[in-house]
Amino acid sequence: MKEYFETIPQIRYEGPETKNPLAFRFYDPEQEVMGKPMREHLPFAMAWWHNLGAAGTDMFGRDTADKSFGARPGSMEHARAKVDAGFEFMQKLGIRYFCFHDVDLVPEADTIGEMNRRLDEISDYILEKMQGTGIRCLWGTANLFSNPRFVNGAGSTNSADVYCFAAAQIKKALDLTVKLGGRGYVFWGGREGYESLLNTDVKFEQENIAALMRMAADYGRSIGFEGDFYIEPKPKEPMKHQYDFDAATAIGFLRQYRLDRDFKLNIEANHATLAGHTFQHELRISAINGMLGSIDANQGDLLLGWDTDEFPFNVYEATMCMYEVLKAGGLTGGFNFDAKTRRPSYTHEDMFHAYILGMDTFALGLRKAAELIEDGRIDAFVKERYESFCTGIGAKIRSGSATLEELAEHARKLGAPELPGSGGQEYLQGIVNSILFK
Ligand code: XLS
Ligand code: NI
Ligand code: NI
Repeated sequence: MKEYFETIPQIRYEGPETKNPLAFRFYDPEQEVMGKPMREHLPFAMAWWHNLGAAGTDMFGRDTADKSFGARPGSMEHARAKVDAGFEFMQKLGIRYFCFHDVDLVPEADTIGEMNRRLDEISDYILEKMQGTGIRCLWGTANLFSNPRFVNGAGSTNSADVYCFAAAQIKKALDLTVKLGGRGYVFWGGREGYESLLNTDVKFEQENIAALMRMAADYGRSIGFEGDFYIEPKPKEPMKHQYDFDAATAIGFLRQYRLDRDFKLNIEANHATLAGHTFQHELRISAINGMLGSIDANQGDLLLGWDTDEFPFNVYEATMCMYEVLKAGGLTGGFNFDAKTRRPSYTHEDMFHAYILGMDTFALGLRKAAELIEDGRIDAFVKERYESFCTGIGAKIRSGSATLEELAEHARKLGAPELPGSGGQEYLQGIVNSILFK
């Protein structure tokens, strides 16, 4: 069997002191954190599109990286070479999951029939490669945004024929996801939005999107898919305004159209910041609504206004992410590195450095989040902060048995209430720093 990354050894944990660039400093798969090995806390996934596909093309320049893997791009031979390279890559890093769009797997064909034939061929091959490796699909999805036919969206398109094309792709992508043992299925509404309200019937479009999701869920269940469907919120890019703006908006949509039993959210760090939120905010809003399903682990650049999809290196952010994940009791999905190396980092070795960085960042975040929780001071502070709701009139409010008149009477007797206790933000931030940097 041909080796694609000949200079790269099996990547192992060597600890924080190591100077070996091809080793983990913090990700020690078997080490237990809060009673569970790290590998179980952190089901990492490789994103087929960025890792095996994206070669550095941007608005101003061509590819810088060589992702041909010895085959002619656009051929089925290349599709197979990507599978081989991808499995070697995942095995060398100890990654157990991958995520894909239909068009990441094979060159796009002109007809649905030919496209599906290619997808059958490649998925048979992937299935073969999976045997004995423990590697499987985290989630699949259909690319309903690149082809020009999706210029006005897929579920939100004004063309019933294009809508059917989208349905055909979703149906096939669901078949593949089930075939490859996927834990989830994603809807990222790349072009499900609008450029101008002058030509857009928002309610009509949202009803159509919901109907497509409903049909997808029904079909998925009919073929034995037991995992979660996910919406991946993003406020903009490529469209000026996307309907799945953020977690709260997507949750409202799912409830409005009664999709919340089948769907959860896939939260991407970079999308959170594009929506003017923190990553932690989006995770918290999802978690408290029982909707935290999976994570696209990447990082944006606050100085740039688009989805830069960088590999996560910000340990503070990763810690707060893992804090939310631990508090929520873990994910049913996993951590997909929806991230690409920077254009000047174009070597094959850079691909490994990037994944090592991302995996180590989340491993360190996990360790630090566990320490924060075990330390207990933050929890104790929050508990005390709401203490006035534990007894007396506060407890009555919480139990739902108070009336507005009763509260008004309570207030009248008080005269003026004391200031609520201090928010203590700086004290708490100091605790976080002392645990992060000890
Ligand atoms: C783009 C999205 C996309 C989804 C899958 O911004 O993050 O990559 O994760 O379609
Ligand atoms: Ni994204
Ligand atoms: Ni994503």
